[in-house]
Amino acid sequence: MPGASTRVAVALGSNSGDRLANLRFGAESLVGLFSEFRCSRVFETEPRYVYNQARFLNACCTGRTDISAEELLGVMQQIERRAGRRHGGLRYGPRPLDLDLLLHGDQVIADPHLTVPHPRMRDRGFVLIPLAELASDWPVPGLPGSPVPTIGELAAAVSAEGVVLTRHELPCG
Ligand code: PH2
Ligand code: MG
Ligand code: MG
Repeated sequence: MPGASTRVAVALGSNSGDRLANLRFGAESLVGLFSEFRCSRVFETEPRYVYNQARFLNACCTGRTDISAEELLGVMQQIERRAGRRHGGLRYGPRPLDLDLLLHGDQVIADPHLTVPHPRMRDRGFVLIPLAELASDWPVPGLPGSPVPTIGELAAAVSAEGVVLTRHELPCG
């Protein structure tokens, strides 16, 4: 999508099946939707929220697009299903591929099915640490207080415990 205007960030996660193949499938499926598409390095991370499950591989991608947040959410859910994801499982439980829309320009969206910026990203080392490789100066709108924090500032404040760099690479890394 050359000349596209809106900066978008997506988080990728997998902790079942061939985790790296699942992340690569996710990144390869997203690449055609964006210009200036970039991928972070891949991290292996301790599971959060539900602890008795396999470790995740996590990464982030950024790019520019003219696709709306709602439409992008629909496309991302289709990609998750094509990777074998069945929705309606345990909340925070095992999944072959999770694609979360983190940021869509400076939009703040609070719909029942779509919250942007992603409501839990500020607490997640497994999101902020990879994302800071690509977008450390991007502002994160919609948080209480001022000035508006950047990804880099949020990443510096979050715990890096259980977030370990791997040698794996994504196609766009
Ligand atoms: N995703 C979850 C729940 N817990 N933990 C890690 N480390 N990485 C994830 O991507 C993750 C999680 C639900 O989406
Ligand atoms: Mg998620
Ligand atoms: Mg999700």
